[in-house]
This record gives sequence, structure tokens and C-alpha cells, in this order.
Amino acid sequence: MSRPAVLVAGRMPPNVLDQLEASFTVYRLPDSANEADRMIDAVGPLIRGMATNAVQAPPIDRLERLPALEIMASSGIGTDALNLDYARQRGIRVTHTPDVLTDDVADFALLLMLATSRQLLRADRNVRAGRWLDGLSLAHRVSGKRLGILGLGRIGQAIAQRAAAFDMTIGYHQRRRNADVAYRYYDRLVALAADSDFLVVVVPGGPATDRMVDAVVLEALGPEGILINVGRGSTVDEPALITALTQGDIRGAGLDVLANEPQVPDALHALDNVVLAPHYASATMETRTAMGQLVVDNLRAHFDGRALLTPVA
Ligand code: NAP
Ligand code: 8YV
Repeated sequence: MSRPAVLVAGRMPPNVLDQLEASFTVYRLPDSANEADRMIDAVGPLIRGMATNAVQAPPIDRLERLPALEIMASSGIGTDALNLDYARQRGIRVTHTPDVLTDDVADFALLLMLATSRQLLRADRNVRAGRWLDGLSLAHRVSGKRLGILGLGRIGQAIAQRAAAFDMTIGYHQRRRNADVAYRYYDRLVALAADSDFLVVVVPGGPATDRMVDAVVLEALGPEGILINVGRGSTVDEPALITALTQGDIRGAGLDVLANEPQVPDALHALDNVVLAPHYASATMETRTAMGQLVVDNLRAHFDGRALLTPVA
């Protein structure tokens, strides 16, 4: 019997392609839109499986041209870009990669908190420019401060565990109180922000969280507050954030994600109180390899008729 055809759409962890090629007939979607269209014209009707990721999943008009698609295996936990409603209507199965990335994303949140508050990149730029301490103001402590977590899920709880080792006071906001933790629950995000020195965003993207962190929340965070975002850029009102950073309404921000990636607003380039990363929090060899393995294993499980390892609920 011929091997199932699998389309690879988007960047893939290093261990994926060889393994897919061992089990499937693999087509790699080119980056250029014209070339990608030509490939889909040629092989679209044959494609039964897809390997993609949480930020580069194909839009619905492309999925329409894959009439035999049975499964999309995404590298990443977030499902906001996966067109889940459309997939459900068509009976396309969807898998993602929870848990294996939790520790690295939590580590990165702490890294952004420390780098922003302790002015690590300003200090680095000073030294490289031959200025040593000239013009470098005193930084601000992280240990013992108040941490607010927007989204105390898997990653949020891992952030809280790490922050506890820094003697931080921890509060959180999400839709439901978590009865299993002793951290203070806030049923209003603005109240959490008002009680926080650091506000870390780690909720899923999508309409329910769209621009939840708005001018009012930033004003509540206040001039000594720092915003960290390792969730999705869409959750923060970016123009309001830029205004707050520019006017000193908040002290700084550490951003792994932006509203319109990979576009970076010019204003952010110019701001010295922001630490930026290119959606990089899960990007370690260890975690991306584990994510890639789940992509491969889910596709193999589907085509072998076994239970999926990590289906999207
Ligand atoms: P999770 O375990 O599902 O946790 C998500 C948390 O967000 C839950 O505790 C949930 O609590 C809360 N939440 C969901 N919708 C909400 C809403 N409308 N308002 C307030 N709180 C809400 O997910 P996770 O594994 O921790 O991952 C969280 C997100 O991080 C992912 O969805 C992804 O977008 C992002 N992420 C980013 C990177 C990166 O590279 N930067 C890497 C991995 C993940 P309630 O249901 O009680 O509201
Ligand atoms: C990845 C992510 O950077 O898991 C997510 O939701 O956003 C990140 O882990 C993304 O999946 C790109 O591969």
C-alpha cells in the first residue's frame, strides 16, 4: 500500500523531517506564496496529513485545497492559529504539544523578568560601547517583589514555582479560581495588576483574551510595574503598551510575543526599557526535539489506527 502523503507547513524541529520521511511521502511547503500555491495545485488532493506549528498553520483557504486532509499535527501548545472550528466541521483531527514545553517557557518568563528589571541588556550595550557604568542607572530588585500571573495554567504554575524561590508574593487571574493552590486569586485583572510589581501574561490567544491587557490594566500596574508577555501578542493592546512605556506609565516590558509577528512596531525599536525576543521561549534543543517527537508520534499513531498521544481537547 502507498505511504500516506504528509505536508510540512512551517518551521519544524530538527528531528521531524527524517522521521517523517521514513514513514510517509513528505512534501515541504515552500516559503514563497507562489511556489506554495503551485505545490498545492499539484499535490493538494493527495495530502492526508500535515505537520505544522502553532504560529505558521495554513489559513482556511489553503486547507480548503486539501480535500483529503485527515489530521493536522502542530508543534506548539497554542491553538489560536489552528482554525479549530473549521477542522471540527470537516472532521480533521488536530494534535498539539502540551507539557513538554512548560519548563522552558517558564524559565524564559523568569529570564525576561530578570533581564528587564536588572537592565541586563542596557548594561551589556554599555560595556560593548566602551562606556562601562557611565549613564547606567541603578536597576531594580526582583526577589521579594509581587508577581501577578494572568493564566495560572501549566506554564503559569511553573512560573509561580520558580518565583517562589525568589521569595515573591504570587497572585493570579483567570476565569476560575484554582482550589489546589494557595496563591491569591483575583477575579478582576485590573485588581491583580494594581497589586503587582510584575504582571506576566500566559493565557492562550484568540478572541476571549484579545487585548485583555489594555490601557486601564497598564495604568493599574503603575510606574514601577513591569509587563512580561510569554503568551500571545494579541492579549496586549500594543499601542496602549507603547504609550505606557513611552510616557513612563509602567517601568518596562519583556516581550517574547507581539501582536503582528514578525513585524515589530518602530516605536518598540526605539524604547530602551523593553527587552524583546522573537517568540523564542520554547526554542531550546531539548524542548523543540520533544515537541517534534510528539508531531511525528501523533501522525504515526493516526495512520496506524492507534490513539493520538496529545489531541486538542
Ligand atoms: P493552559 O495550561 O491551558 O493554561 C492556560 C490558562 O489560561 C488556564 O489556567 C486558564 O484558566 C487561563 N485562561 C484561558 N482563557 C482565559 C481567559 N479568557 N481569561 C483569563 N484566563 C484564561 O496552557 P499553558 O500550557 O499554560 O499555555 C498557555 C499559553 O501560553 C498557550 O496557549 C500559548 O498561547 C502560550 N505559549 C507561548 C509560548 C511561547 O513560545 N511564547 C510557548 C508555549 C505556550 P481558566 O480556564 O480558568 O480561565
Ligand atoms: C512555539 C508556541 O514557538 O507552543 C506554543 O504555543 O507559541 C511556541 O511553543 C510555536 O509553536 C512555534 O513553533
